[in-house]
Formats: sequence, C-alpha cells, structure tokens
Amino acid sequence: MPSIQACLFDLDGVIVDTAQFHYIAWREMAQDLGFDLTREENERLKGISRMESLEIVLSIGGVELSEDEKIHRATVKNTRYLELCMQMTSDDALPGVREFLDELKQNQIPSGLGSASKNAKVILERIDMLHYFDTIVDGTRITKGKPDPQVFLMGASDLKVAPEHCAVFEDAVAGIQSANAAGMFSVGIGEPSVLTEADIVVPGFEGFGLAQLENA
Ligand code: B16
Ligand code: MG
Repeated sequence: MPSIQACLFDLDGVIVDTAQFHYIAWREMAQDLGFDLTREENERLKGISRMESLEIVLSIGGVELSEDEKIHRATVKNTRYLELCMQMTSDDALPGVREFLDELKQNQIPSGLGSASKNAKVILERIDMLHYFDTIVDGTRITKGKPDPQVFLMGASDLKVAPEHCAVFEDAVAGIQSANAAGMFSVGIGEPSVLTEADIVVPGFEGFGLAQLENA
C-alpha cells in the first residue's frame, strides 16, 4: 500500500450512526403512504442520496407520486430526520473515531469528509466534530452520487493530495465502489461478507490506528 497522506471519511455509519434516524423517518413516510419499510430494505438506502432513496422507498411500496408530491414528502422526511438528529450529543460519535482523527492531526495528516448528505455540517456541529475536517464534500457540492468517484476526488483535490495517497473509510457498498473508482485505498467499516470490494475491512475504529493502516 502507498504511504497515506490524507484520509477521507464517510459520515453516516463511519463517524456517527444516523442510519437509525433515516430509517425511522423513511418508515414513518412509508406507513403514512400505507406500507411498511423493513430494516433489510433500509440497508439499500445507505450512501444513496435523499431523492434516490425516496424513489427506492416508493418502489418498495409500489406507490407513484407527482414530482411536487415527491419534493413535499422528501422535505417532510428531512424535517423529521433532523428533529431526531437533534437528540444527539458529542457522546454519539462512533467508538474510537475521535481518537483516530486526533492521531491523524498529531501526524499532520489532513482529514476530509465525503458524504452524500446535505445535512453533513449540521450533524458534525451537533456532535462537536466539525473542527476535525480540513474539507467537507457533501450533498450540497456533488453532482454525482456514490458509486461515482466524484465525492472523494473532490476531497483529494481540496486537500491537494494525489488519489493514490488517500485512504477512504466507508460503511456502504456504493461508497467502497466510489473509493475504488477514485483509485484510493478503501477501508470498509463493517462486515467483510458485505464489503467484499474493500481493500481491508475492520469492524470499527476501536483499536485501529495509523500503524494498522500503514501495515495493511
Ligand atoms: P440527507 P453518507 C448518506 O450519508 C446516508 O447514508 C444515506 O442514507 C442518505 O440518504 C444520504 O446521506 C443523504 O442524506 O438526506 O441528509 O441529504 O453515508 O454518505 O454520509
Ligand atoms: Mg455511510
């Protein structure tokens, strides 16, 4: 593996677990439209943009809506999602991630966020972690969602580091594909049986540090 000069992080599922709030909010919308959304079905929404997620949920229920109604439903879902996110505190960062970001800072390795979410900055502020990131590439900046490499290539460009010297930390299959397409070293956070395309997979950041990354 080439030496790592920058690290890029997905948000949901890597820094903080907001998938549970996305699930509650999408499920409430589904139930309001007369069908249910299972946890397994919710897995398909990870790393996917809000409007693409809406299309998937509607297709699960076999529901068709006008464009205006779709925008309305997505807005209501997002308001509910943010209301749920406001319950979070700085204790809600996933275990070990703050320590790893501290280690990167101590070693002058810049960090960037690469998220599909349009709420990324609000959520990072909420858990008091915005200051860790030298650049934020989020759903307000990208025009192509994961698995397109755009989100991570923009991050690398902002940090002025060549893609082959970047490591990406991702929990979603689409995100790992995005990192691989960008020519970066992909670290899956989760299950090896799910993240089969990742260069390495770890269960989380507890006990993980630069030494493990360099020796991978
Ligand atoms: P928003 P990530 C993604 O975040 C979530 O995994 C995905 O479920 C969500 O639909 C997407 O953000 C858009 O989020 O509605 O807040 O703009 O994993 O790319 O950090
Ligand atoms: Mg994610």
